Amino acid sequence: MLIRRRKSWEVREADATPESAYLNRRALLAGLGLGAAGAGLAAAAPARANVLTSLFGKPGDPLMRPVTPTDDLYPAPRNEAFTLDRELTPEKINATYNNFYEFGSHKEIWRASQDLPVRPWTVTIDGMVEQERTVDVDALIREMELEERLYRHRCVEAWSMTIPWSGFPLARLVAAAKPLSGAKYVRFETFEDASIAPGQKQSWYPWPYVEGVTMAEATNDLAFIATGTYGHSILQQHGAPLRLVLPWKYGFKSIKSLVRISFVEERPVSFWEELLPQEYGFWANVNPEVPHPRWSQAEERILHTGDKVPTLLFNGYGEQVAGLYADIPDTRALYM
Ligand SMILES: Nc1nc2c(c(=O)[nH]1)N[C@H]1C(S)=C(S)[C@@H](COP(=O)(O)O)O[C@H]1N2
Ligand SMILES: [Mo]
Repeated sequence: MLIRRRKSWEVREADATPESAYLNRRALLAGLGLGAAGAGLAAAAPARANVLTSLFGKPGDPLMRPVTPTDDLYPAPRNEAFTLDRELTPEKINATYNNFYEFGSHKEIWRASQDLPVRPWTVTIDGMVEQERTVDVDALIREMELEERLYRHRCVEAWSMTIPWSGFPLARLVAAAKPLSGAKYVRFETFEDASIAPGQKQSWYPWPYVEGVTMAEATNDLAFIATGTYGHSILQQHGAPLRLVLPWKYGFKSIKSLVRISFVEERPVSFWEELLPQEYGFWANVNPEVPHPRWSQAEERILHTGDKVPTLLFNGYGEQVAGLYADIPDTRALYM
């Protein structure tokens, strides 16, 4: 089961964002739906110093995370439709073995990622929508009702984890964005700031990290925006404060630390597709029958046990997503 109780050393109540700052922001945003551009930004500013200097845990602790104005929403109630037959990956293992190339091209990026200032944070929703806007992340999180889901995660590198995410269905954000009928794809973009993320100084990578899905994929019930992990707000190494989770696709599609969500007509070219198109396709659906050009995808290594188990088509989520691809009956075509 999840460990949900705060330890006494984690934070003093007085260190949290003052309630008054928070309530002011709510008052400003009330009635504005997702919040109008500018209002969220301006109202969030006073909380900055407070949020950034208040931490759960201490430097050197991989589970350290900033106090945020929406910490009261965790743990979110679990949605029992998304539970699993596999044991959860222990949090410390998940939190110390990550892919986040912005902070380095190795797995030990957790310490470097803790430099990412995750508040204040805004997300721009633009492109083919009724009205483009930039929203304060906590206003958005509070607007969307949070729930917890247990999902499998299968990296294209043939290891897997099992993670309790908190967040909300991407479909809910899509509905709130009011896309126009011409929108065919959703494009996602990660922050770009080489002064914070040393990996972004490596100019051979096509920064910023970009991902994309079709509108049908974006509105499938499995597509999820994570704001939390293990019953609390999401850690920086997992892509705080907002991160996409697409459990039927290889992990690289689950883009971290989103700053922009765009509704577009043209199929977006993702970060990995741009870099190595012969290895990382747009669809990237998990499929044990389609080997990566340099290794087999038939099996996966469960990260915390080391056990090798067979990989399942659509990572075991065929019942929920196979219908999305009914017009492409050869599932092998759904990798590229
Ligand atoms: N912005 C960004 N998002 C990213 C990545 C990245 O390097 N940058 N790596 C991807 C890959 S390859 C995987 S497997 C998962 C890893 O997520 P985790 O570290 O939270 O387990 O994040 C994905 N999202
Ligand atoms: Mo990955």
